[in-house]
Amino acid sequence: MSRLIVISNRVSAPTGSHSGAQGGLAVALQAALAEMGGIWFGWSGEQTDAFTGQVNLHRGDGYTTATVDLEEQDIEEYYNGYANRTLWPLFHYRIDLAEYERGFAGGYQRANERFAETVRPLVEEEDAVWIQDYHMIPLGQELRNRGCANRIGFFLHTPWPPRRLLGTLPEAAELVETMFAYDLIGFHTQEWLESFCDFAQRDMGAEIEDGDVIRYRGRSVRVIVCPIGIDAGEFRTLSDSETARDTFRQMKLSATGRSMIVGVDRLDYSKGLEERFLGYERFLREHPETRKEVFLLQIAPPSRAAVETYQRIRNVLETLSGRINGEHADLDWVPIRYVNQGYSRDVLAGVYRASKIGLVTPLRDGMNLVAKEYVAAQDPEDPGVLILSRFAGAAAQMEEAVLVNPYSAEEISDAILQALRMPRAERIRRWRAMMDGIEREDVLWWRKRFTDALLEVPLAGPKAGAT
Ligand code: ADQ
Repeated sequence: MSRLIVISNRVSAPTGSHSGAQGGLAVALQAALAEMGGIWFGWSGEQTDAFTGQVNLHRGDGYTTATVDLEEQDIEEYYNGYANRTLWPLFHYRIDLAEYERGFAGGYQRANERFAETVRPLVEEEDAVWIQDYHMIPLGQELRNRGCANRIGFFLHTPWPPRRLLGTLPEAAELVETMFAYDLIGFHTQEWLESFCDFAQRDMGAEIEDGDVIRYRGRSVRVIVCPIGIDAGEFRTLSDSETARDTFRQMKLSATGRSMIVGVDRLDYSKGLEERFLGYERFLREHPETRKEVFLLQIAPPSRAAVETYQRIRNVLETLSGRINGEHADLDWVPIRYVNQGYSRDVLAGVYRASKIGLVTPLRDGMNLVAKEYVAAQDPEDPGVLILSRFAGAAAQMEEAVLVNPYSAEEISDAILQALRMPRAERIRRWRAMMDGIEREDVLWWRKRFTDALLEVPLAGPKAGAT
């Protein structure tokens, strides 16, 4: 049986416990590794003076983690540079924020060569390799260049941008060409998959074969839609935990009879936080008679603080929440509670359950797991309402949410009123339909769908020996 080699920018150590602060993705990949055995490889998060390629190996229960330190220039050009200042904004349709610099592109390529060089000796003949996300797009090609004839799959956790936007990236065609080194590429939605095929076909002259196989210069790759889910069972257990119950009670007490609206996001411009605050402000202005019935709790821990656009969004939100509270607050009521820190998953489960409305309004999101977690944490007898951006990948699976255009303050305002007034029977009907989907297509379903498809690729296939 094949072992699994998971490769991602950062690595989670085996914990044997599901209650920690780790995300659903880590849990899913750990489960896959525990079942198939293997290695999880990536950057250690540490900086070294000069790159040595020395691997830090930790053998845990079921699988081994292998990490490597990067030097300062790699971290600047590869991680803070190309990954977070070039590809992240571009893939989230923000070409106004994308920085195109040859130094970043060169550093990205170099770091991926270094990853390939380091992990290659760890890969055995029968292993299946699964590379995660936009940090490592050319890694499959680099492994092929080093004689790796294994099955190699790639999963993209972000959106894939429309071809006209991707075309602004100077090395777009070269980058996409490297993706033909993979046997399988997975996307969260049909829309991202079609955008990928559209660029490959119309801008590069690739051809579609058999519906889901795309061919370019003698190499072909299978593309599939494989939406990630959450561990629904784990989330239900978390919601029943003592911490979640305590949090629920505390939140209800501090809400003093008001309905809580909750937003939980990394502090990132793609999450539409500024637009969300403006939509909420519009609601406060348009519905003075109802406004004191609610308050918004926005939890947003800072991320990627080394990148300037992230510092800017933080300032914008501080100003905006200050202005809204300044204009609307009263002796006994503050409209926005804005909290800049992360919480453990059991605390979050309690917060979600205590909230009448989950407000998830990214401008673009590959999937968005918070939307699914919010639904999974609800009381089946009296569930809250999910307001969801139609531009999140999750919207393709969660049509029973109240779907909004996150750029429209009016739609956000209307949706808040609709959610507040929604009869219990309708809330239960919508919740049940979403919950069925969350339970059916959970995170184990996701990783099995991907690894099964990868293992279907014949070992001595056309990629073997390709360079
Ligand atoms: P992210 O952009 O990080 O992930 P998301 O899918 O919402 O976004 O996942 C965030 C995870 O972090 C969730 O499990 C959530 O509970 C947790 N989290 C968020 N804010 C938190 C806070 N304040 N405290 C504690 N935990 C918090 C990327 C893509 C997404 C895609 C995922 C998985 O951008 O589109 O859904 O990968 O593929």
